[in-house]
Amino acid sequence: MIRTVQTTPFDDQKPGTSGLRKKVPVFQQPNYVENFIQSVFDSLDGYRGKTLAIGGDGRFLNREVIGIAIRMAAANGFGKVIVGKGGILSTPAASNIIRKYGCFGGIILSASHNPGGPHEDFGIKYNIGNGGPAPEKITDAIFARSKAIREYRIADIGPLDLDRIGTTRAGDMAVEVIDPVTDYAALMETLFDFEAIRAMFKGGFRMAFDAMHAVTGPYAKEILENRLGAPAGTARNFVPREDFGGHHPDPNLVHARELYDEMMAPGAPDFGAASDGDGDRNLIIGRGIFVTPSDSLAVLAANAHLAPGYRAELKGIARSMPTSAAADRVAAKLKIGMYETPTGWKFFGNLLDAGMATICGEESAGTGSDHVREKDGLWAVLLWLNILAVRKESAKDIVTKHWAEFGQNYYSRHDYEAVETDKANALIDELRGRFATLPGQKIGALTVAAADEFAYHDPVDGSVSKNQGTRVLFEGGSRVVFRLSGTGTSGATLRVYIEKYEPDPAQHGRDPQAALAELIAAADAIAGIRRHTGRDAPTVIT
Ligand code: VG1
Ligand code: CO
Repeated sequence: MIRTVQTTPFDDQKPGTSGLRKKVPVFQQPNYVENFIQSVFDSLDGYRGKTLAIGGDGRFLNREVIGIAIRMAAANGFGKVIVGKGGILSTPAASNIIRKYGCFGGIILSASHNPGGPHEDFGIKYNIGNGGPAPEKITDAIFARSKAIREYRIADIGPLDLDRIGTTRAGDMAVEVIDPVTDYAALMETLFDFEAIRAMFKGGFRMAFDAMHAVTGPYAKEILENRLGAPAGTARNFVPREDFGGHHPDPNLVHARELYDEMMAPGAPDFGAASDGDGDRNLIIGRGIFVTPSDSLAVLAANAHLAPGYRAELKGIARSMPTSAAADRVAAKLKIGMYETPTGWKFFGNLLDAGMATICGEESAGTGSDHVREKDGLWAVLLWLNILAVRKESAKDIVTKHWAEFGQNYYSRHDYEAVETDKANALIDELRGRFATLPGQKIGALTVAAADEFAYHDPVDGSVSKNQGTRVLFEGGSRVVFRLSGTGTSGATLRVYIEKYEPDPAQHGRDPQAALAELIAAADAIAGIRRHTGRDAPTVIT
């Protein structure tokens, strides 16, 4: 039986960088989830009888919301839903399912790297038929709808068994529960030289993969240990937990510190990696070297041809604006297109669909390719393994040689988390007010060349996205970027991105904080970070 339920709108259901993210108690308000899902459906056309993919990263509230999404999909006329067993699908696996089975779209439940649990974060994201995050046109429509919604539809159906593979019915709709790993693992086998990687493990290659108690665990276990023959124990913290074991499933130098320390210590494994809550990010640490995500993107692009799925010339490379320009140098060498987009994977979709880019990346540890329409943590790890297996050199040697050839883009991101929203806005507003007067100003030995706000003109559909980050460019090519996060759930997070290009190999491989010290001081002098936020130091440095 289908019920139409009267409701009143919420005013805070605006999707951010990657869907709607809020604290769990916000989502637990009566009708909050239902309103948002109905607003999604109301913003779409032509899904009647079609298939919807549904899955999530397994965090607290995952199962309940999946139950609601299935019942609402049935009531709204979808013909079928495909759900990962236990409600589990990593973000890239969900993207693959949407593409492989020709789904109309998908609902992905995740707050990614944000912590999980009854008092932590939850999120809902809608992906379109190409497998990628809904573009701004749709997320704007969803937000508009959420402010006007008066009713939603839900089907009263009995309990759903999400733990048994197979197809059942929910009213007129089919519910197919699938293994979350199988299709994804099969896709990876088409892209990478599994035999070469297997041989490398057989030869004694040692790896540590930290799944951070999040969704990538079952994928890593199956692919690294079962299919590639890595020794048991290679995948760690591989059982997804509702609260990620009380940790932040954020693969960075703060939250994956143990792995970092191990990789820097004597007797370290050959290669270390980690992934985030929903499996779309990657952390790469070679023995004795942390590879910045921006460098990783450049190295992967320069060496992708060593993997079977990327033998053909890359169509182009795309990176988010705050990501370092290391990949630009690779694109220039390969004589292929280079695209600079705003932060967030949704901006890569058009370039990938149009065949203008093959590999994309973000400084926040997201890398991916045209195999799906999301960033993909394990994909990046497997491409690294493929490259290591073919080149038979260490990650450190590969990166050092890359710098010697292309130069090194020193890079760091400083995050100031949970700053009062008013103070963060004041900082950005003040900066905007100074665009006209900054050029020509000297700060220490640096001279400002330009200051502006990044706007993106999508070359495929002509859409324009404004206010995508404040940039201060210095003579000589160094820069500092200031942006407010669109994924946080308490106060504002100020992100400061610092980059300096160093062509001289004698100056490579230094501590980035030392190499960037002058720029870090300039960032504070220009934006008044301490003055506005009252903070002496960033919360997280990556
Ligand atoms: C952050 C990252 C961005 C990434 C986004 C979603 O956004 O900076 O690069 O695409 O998270 O990733 P923001 O607005 O907080 O800077 V995930 O893995 O959280 O879905
Ligand atoms: Co993520």
